[in-house]
Amino acid sequence: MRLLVLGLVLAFAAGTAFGYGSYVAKVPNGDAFSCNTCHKEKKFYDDFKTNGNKWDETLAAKDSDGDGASNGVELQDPQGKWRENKPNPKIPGWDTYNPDDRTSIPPYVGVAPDSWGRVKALYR
Ligand SMILES: [Ca+2]
Repeated sequence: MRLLVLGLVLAFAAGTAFGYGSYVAKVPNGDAFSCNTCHKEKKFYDDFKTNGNKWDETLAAKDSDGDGASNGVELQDPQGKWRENKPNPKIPGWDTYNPDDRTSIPPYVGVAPDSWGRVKALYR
């Protein structure tokens, strides 16, 4: 009986680790919200799956959770240029928001990263 319980625990742990590692690492800053990056509302999960389980320009341009910010803006890769096994993108002054949570909304919705200079210039 002990062996059976130990086997089940190990199988569960291995399955959890595999699921976590294989998908969280496939999106930029996926570790910020871990499993909830896809499984909070499952909208980003659906779009990710439809997109062939890959991060690219198409998935970055979508707004899976419908909060007004594209997935790319929320995950700090607006153009969808990041690729697996590369360092997470970090836009200075920006934070990572959850593309699968409509209550996780960046304050800079609609502002392209390259437009900050133009916005700042208005206040000089
Ligand atoms: Ca969001």
